Amino acid sequence: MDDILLQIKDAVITRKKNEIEGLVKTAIEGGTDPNSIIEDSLIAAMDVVGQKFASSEIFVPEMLVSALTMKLGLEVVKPHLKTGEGRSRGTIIMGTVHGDLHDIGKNIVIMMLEGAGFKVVDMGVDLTVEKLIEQLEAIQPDVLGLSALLTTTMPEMERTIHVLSEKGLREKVKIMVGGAPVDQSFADRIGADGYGADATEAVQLARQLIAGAR
Ligand code: B1M
Repeated sequence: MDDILLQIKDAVITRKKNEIEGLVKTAIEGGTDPNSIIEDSLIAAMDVVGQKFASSEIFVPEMLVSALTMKLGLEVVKPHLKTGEGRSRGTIIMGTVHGDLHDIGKNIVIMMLEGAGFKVVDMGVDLTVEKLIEQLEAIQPDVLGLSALLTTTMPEMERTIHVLSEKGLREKVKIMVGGAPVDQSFADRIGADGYGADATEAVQLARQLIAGAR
């Protein structure tokens, strides 16, 4: 792997938040593929951070600073992902479910969806179904995207789909789900329309869901 990609990965793991923007700029200016910076450095670094947390080598405050460092890096990459497609391919509401504060994966998915020409309304983290219903009625999106990173918040996805069915809103929107603990069988079981393992799959899935609905 390129030295600069390793340096970016290391900066996230070791929480060098004052150095990350400069390193990512250097990589971009040197012609490194922005997708590679995300996949091979930034996401790869968070996997290492997760392992260190699981083995009690680091704790929540350190994990938080790594997350902040990663976000600073992502902001530098973001403008370089845009494809500048004119016409919107459809509207998507995205959020991390109630009780869950992890937003890095969701934000990467949003960046990729916007880059692919979708209009995305970001509902943030800790998204209650009540707040969601207000926005679904107001915006009437083609797709609702739900993210969860905790095994304890996965059931909130099922509850959200259940409440939308009760309110007569389920058939009006396609629902895709994702996040590290989620998989296809969980998505099938809770009645989602699709599951994306990563941002690239999420973009493909959104295209398929919207094409199928029109
Ligand atoms: Co937390 N955390 N965390 N954390 N955290 C995990 C998830 C954990 C696996 C760490 C570990 O133990 N190894 C563990 C969960 C264990 C479990 O559920 N069984 C955990 C825990 C326990 C916790 C706390 C409970 C810790 C505590 O307080 N004791 C706490 C919970 C807070 C809460 O949410 N209520 C907590 C807090 C935090 C921080 C706030 C410190 C921070 C989050 C900061 C932030 O997001 N703003 C944090 C972090 C950074 C992590 C790890 C290290 C990294 C997560 C991440 O950003 N990954 C994580 C360990 C790990 O994942 N390796 C961990 C990178 C990101 C790009 O990947 O989000 O999977 P991901 O997104 C991917 C795909 O999943 C997919 O595309 C993305 C791009 O490829 N995807 C979708 C995501 N959403 C999608 C939606 C789609 C489609 C695809 O369609 C809609």
